[in-house]
Amino acid sequence: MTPTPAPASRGRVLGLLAGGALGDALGAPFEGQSAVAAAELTEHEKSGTRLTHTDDTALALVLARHLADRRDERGVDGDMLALELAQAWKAEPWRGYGSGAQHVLGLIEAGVPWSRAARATFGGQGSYGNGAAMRVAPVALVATSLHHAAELGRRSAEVTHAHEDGQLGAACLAGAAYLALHSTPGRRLDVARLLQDLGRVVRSRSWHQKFDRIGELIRHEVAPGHAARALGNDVSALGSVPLALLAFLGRCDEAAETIRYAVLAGGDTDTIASMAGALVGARNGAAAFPESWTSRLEATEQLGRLADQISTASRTRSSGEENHAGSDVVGTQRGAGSGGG
Ligand code: F2R
Ligand code: MG
Ligand code: MG
Repeated sequence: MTPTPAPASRGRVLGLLAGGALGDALGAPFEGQSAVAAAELTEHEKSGTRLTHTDDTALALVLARHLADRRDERGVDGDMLALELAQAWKAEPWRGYGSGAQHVLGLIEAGVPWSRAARATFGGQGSYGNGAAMRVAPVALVATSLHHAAELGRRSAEVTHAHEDGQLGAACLAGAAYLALHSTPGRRLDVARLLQDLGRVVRSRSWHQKFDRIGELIRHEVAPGHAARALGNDVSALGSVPLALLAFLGRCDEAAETIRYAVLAGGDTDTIASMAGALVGARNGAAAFPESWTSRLEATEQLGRLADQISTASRTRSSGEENHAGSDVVGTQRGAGSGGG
């Protein structure tokens, strides 16, 4: 049985949360542009303006708070989460939500159960958008194994994204965030192994094809535009999560460069850079990002409070588990995957 991993440091918890917010805010002005010139991005970086986030971070904050408040259960309550997401949309509908997301969240806010609301879009098949993947990284902070992260990711997704690909995108990014958080910074990341591990929790031929392509593209060190053409850079989960993975895996120890690569690939820039930013932040910690970025983040205080809450709870839980393990009697199931949902 794989042991439960040691809790991540506060710096890495904050890195995951702040990396997502930075990617979102740095990519937001270019969302929908087919290509982004390096000079445009440099200008935005140097502008000195506040780094304002969009729906990506607004909803990731909701999920992070949901998990932090339910730390004893270590999981997702679908009914509560659906309502909390809908309330966040209702409070700030101007954050740049997708049309399907607005419809689903509006129905939930009006009292329709999420299981019906999530199927009320796109002819009943539900959304395959990347909206569940863009908010999912915080589940890695409470997950006890890769499988647990992917399952929490899927469960957090189904309340708004009924389509299989919308849910697989969230499972994939959640699994990648878990692996990034528990990787050793500075030590070479085994890309082929990580993609294989993801393939075990994302069981779909079309996703496996993308994982194979990511491996090849990294070997050839392709430019952002080339990667976007090969993997997609649109608002669908299957057309964006793989590019975020590539941006991270190709330069996993360079926090700023990961986000820049994702933005320069164009398309759904806020979301792809947000997903890549969460991964690289989880591996390297918040201090790896330029201070000139983090000091301008709109959500700095909220992110800091959440990082405190989550990392304190993880350390307390972990020391409680150690004490409990010392006095454990035969027959108790412990370890990976025992955290439930
Ligand atoms: N939507 C945007 N940005 C464009 C609008 C910005 C806004 N008007 C403004 O200027 O302020 N960004 C955000 O949406 C993406 C996440 O999307 P989510 O939450 O999954 O929403 P939705 O609407 O469900 O899906 C997005 C689009 O994907 C297409 N789509 C999804 N499922 C489909 C299906 N089954 N069949 C056909 N098309 C489907 C639709 O075009 C949806 O509108 C992120 O980029 C976030 O930043
Ligand atoms: Mg957005
Ligand atoms: Mg977007």
